[in-house]
Amino acid sequence: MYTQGLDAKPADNTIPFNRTDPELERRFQERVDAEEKIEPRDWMPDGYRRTLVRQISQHAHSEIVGMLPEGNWITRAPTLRRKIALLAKVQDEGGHGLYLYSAAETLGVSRDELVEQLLSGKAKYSSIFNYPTLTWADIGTIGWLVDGAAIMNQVPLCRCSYGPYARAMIRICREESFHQRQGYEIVMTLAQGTPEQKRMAQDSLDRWWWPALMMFGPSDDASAHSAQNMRWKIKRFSNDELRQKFVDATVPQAEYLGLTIPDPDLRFNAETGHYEFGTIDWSEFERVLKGDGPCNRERLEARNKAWDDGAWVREAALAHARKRESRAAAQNQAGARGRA
Ligand code: FAQ
Repeated sequence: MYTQGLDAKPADNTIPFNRTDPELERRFQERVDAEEKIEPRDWMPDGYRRTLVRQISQHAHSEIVGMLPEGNWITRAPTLRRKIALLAKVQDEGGHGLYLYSAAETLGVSRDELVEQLLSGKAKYSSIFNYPTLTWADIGTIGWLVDGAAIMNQVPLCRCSYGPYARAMIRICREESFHQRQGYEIVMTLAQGTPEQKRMAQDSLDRWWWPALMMFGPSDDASAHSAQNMRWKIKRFSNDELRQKFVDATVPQAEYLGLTIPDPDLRFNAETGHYEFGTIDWSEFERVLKGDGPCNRERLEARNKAWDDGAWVREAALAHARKRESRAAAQNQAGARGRA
């Protein structure tokens, strides 16, 4: 649907593409500052286009790879109700990936190129999905923490200056909030269950807490893209600001569950009204980004296998489309002869 906007660049070249022009850049920034949405056929600086393709495609890949850790538990969900909810959640994630690939395509990149970048290991996706789901409690924790972090990061993206991305995020965020609640409810059931179930919930929180904080990206002083992307109003808050908001929102939820955040340095600062937290192990984050996390290889193997296994479906769909096209062409010719 979004790609319709890109059907063709204007034939008369009235909209200049890929040109550096200080006057156009000034007008572009004025529009951004005035909170006007930038649309696919509008002039935009190359850097704006590039960073959007980068961020939106990484986001799309994250949704698609993010289906894998949860998919692992669909056949083992403890009840039919849990299985239905998990199936729906994982399907939503597939849908989010598709909206996001479509939004990236409006910037002039093809979906095939993006998929190729993912399958070859060239593209990044969120570090969080390189951790294993060892117990059922991890499914609850993913909803609670991972979707919770995703919402914190993505609600401001609904106001992103680029129209197609902002619009895709509105629907995605609505679905993410259902995901977060289903996760919190699983963790609550376990936390209020038998001592063994509560231990399972605590163990899961212990393993996912720090990786969830890393989802927000490097600290502001190490973030390569934040300053410019905030000027362009792609990002509305910095990585550290969002991480802090997440901690402030999540600690009381853990307290309500009777679970302990695995951070001995965590304390509430009554003066600032924020929770202070310990130091993140950025060397672990770097390792995961370099492809050396607990499940990086497994995730890429699974995506490549799915791609290869799906080849016959793509071939059949193309053959079907070709057949329909040639049938339609034959009918048109017959119609034209009849009228002659
Ligand atoms: N993992 O300069 P910055 C979800 C990279 S969706 C991997 O700060 P930026 C739903 C970054 O790309 C989760 N790489 O970058 C779900 C850059 O690398 P590059 C995904 C990371 O873009 C739930 C470099 O480090 N969400 O969870 C990470 O300004 C449950 C420097 O970083 C989005 O993608 C990381 N955590 O800020 C699905 C939201 N952090 O490209 C299934 C949209 C940073 O220079 C189950 N994205 N990097 O090679 C964003 O908001 C931003 O891109 C950030 C990073 C905040 C992720």
